[in-house]
Amino acid sequence: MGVVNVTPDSFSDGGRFLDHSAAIAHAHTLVAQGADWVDVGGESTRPRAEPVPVDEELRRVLPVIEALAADGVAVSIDTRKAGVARAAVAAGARMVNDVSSSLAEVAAETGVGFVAMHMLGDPRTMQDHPAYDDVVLDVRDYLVDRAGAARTAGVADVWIDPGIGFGKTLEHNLDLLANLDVLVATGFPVLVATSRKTMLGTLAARADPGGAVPPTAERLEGSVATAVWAVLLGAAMVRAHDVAATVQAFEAVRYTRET
Ligand code: HH2
Repeated sequence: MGVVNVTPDSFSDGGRFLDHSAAIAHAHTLVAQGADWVDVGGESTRPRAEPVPVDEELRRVLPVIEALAADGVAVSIDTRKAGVARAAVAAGARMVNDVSSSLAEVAAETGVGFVAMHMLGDPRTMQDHPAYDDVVLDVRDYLVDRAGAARTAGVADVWIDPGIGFGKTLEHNLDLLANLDVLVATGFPVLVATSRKTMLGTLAARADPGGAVPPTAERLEGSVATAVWAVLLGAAMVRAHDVAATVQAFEAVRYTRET
C-alpha cells in the first residue's frame, strides 16, 4: 500500500502532494513501482496534529480519488470522518482506512473494505505517557473487538493494524513488531505501517556514531527492514512511502525463501 498524503503537514511528505496533479502523478508512480493499493489522506494524524474541517479534507482528497479511480487504481481513504469516507467511496475509493476504528458502519453501508487500526486516545494527546497492561494482548483484544464488529455490521474485507506510533513508546512498538504473529493468529489479515516513523529515527540515532536522528525522508533502511520483518512474521500488507525499495526487498526475500 503506497501512501499519498494530500496535506501541508504530514510528518514525512507534508506539502509535497498538496497540489492535486502532483498527488495523482505520485500515485501513478507508486502503482508502477508495485503498489496494489494507494492510501489517500487529507488530514495528518502525526502526534499533536490539529484536526482539519470536513470541507477542507474533501477539497484535498476527492479530485485525487476521482482521477485515480477512473484510471482503475485501488484507492483506500485514510480518514477518521464518516462524511469524508462516504464521499470518498462515492468518488471511487474501495476501502476505508480508519485510524480511529470508528467507521465500520460506513464501510458496511457502502460495501467497501475496512482497516481497523489501534490508537490510544487521539493524535493530539496519544504520545502523552501511553500505558498498557500488556501492549500486545491489549492491542490484539481491541482489534479483534473492532474487526469483529465490522464483520457483524456486514463488511466482508476487514483488516487489522497495530497502529505503530499511535499512542506507543518505542518499547511498545518493538513489542508489537516482535509479536506480530499474535495478531496474525487472529485470522484477520494484518496491515503494518512503520514507514519513516519516529521509532525508526530513534533506532537509527542509536546506530549513528554521533547519535544524529535522520530526517523522515532518510529513514529508508529502517522502513524497508521492518516491512520485510513484518511480512516474514505474516503481515499481509505494509503501508509504505518508498514503494520501489520495499518491493525490491520483498522480491529478494521471496526468492530466498523459495530456494
Ligand atoms: N499511519 C499513518 C497514517 N495512516 N493508517 C494505518 N492503517 N496505519 C498506520 O500506521 C498509519 C495510517 C501516519 O503516517 P503518514 O500518513 O505518513 O503521516 P501523517 O499522518 O502525518 O499524514
